[in-house]
Order: sequence, then structure tokens, then C-alpha cells
Amino acid sequence: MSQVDFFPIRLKQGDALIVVDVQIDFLPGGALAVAGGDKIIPIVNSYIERFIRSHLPVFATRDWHPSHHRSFIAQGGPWPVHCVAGSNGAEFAPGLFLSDAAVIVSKGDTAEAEGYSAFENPELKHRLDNASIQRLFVCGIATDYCVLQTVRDALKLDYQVFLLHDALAAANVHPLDGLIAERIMADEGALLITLDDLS
Ligand code: VGL
Ligand code: ZN
Repeated sequence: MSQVDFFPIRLKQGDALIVVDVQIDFLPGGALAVAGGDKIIPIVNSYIERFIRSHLPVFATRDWHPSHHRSFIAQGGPWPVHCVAGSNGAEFAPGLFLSDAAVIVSKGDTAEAEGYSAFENPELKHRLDNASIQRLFVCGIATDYCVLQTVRDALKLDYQVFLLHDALAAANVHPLDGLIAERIMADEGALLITLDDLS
């Protein structure tokens, strides 16, 4: 199919937006700060507005860990303590315009659950099924962890995935991790688009 047939993308019934982990601890100054995490917020808000205006569902995932989660350094994991359930750092970014209509999906909320993929919470698939969702538009933090694993699971489940390239921020523990993650997702079938590609 040529690009001319495919673009612009018109949002329609069966589409849903997934906003991954736009939480205080992942913003500059947070416990697990991701560079540029704050910069994407206005663009994420634009996507939310487009979906709400089109009466399409919006899901907001959040990392929601117990205080001794397996991913924390003291438990032998790779990360500093972050997004402890109920803490200030686990709150959504103050500038994020989450409408009341957004469905919150918590993940990593037991000591054992890794919690990178939002599909670890069975509620997400359940709700997507109930709404007959076929296409997922995914943005958020971090490209190379929770976005990557959520998108890979979505592709395995046969959703068409649009990766919102202008609304991603990568942890980049190694400098190219974000780019590599984008390449992996594209290779597995995700389409990288930006706000301009929506009609
Ligand atoms: C994440 C590292 C640890 C993420 C969550 O949201 O991408 N990254 N926990
Ligand atoms: Zn985490």
C-alpha cells in the first residue's frame, strides 16, 4: 500500500489511545528521571484531546509498585525505588490532562510482577475486547522499557499498533536504547507516526 492510501490516518471506532506511565518519578527531578519526559506532555495532551473529542477510549497506565518491588536495587533489581503505590512520585504528571473518561491501568503492583507491559494487567485486554478495539495508538515513557514491552505484547495479540513518535521518551541507560527499541517495534509491525499524520 502506498503512503498516499494510508495517510492521513482517520481515527475511527475500534481505535484506542494508551498513554504509558506519564508519572512524576519518570520526569526530570523524579526518582527514575527520564530525559525529555516533561517535553512530551503537551503532545500527549493533544493526542488525548483528539481521542476524547472522537469519543474513543483513552487508557493511562501507571507503574504502581509495592515498597519492596523486585525491580528495586535493594531487592536485586536494576532500578532505584520509584512509583511506589500511593506515593507522590507515582502520581500522574500534574500537566497531564487526563479526562475523567480515561481508564487507569496499574501494573507491577505485586512484589513478583515485573510490570513493564501493561498487558500484565488482564484488565487491559478485557476492556479492549469489550470495546472491540483493533488499533492501538501508544505513547509515553519509557520507550525502551514499558512502551517497548506493551507494544510487543500488543503486536503478539494482533493489534495494529501506531507508535506515536513525537510523544515518547527513552530511559537510554545505554545511549542508543530508545532508537533500538523503536527499530524493534517497527520491525515487529508497529507504524511510527506523529500528530501531523492524523487527519
Ligand atoms: C519503567 C523502568 C522501571 C517504564 C518502569 O515505565 O518504562 N521503566 N519501571
Ligand atoms: Zn517500575
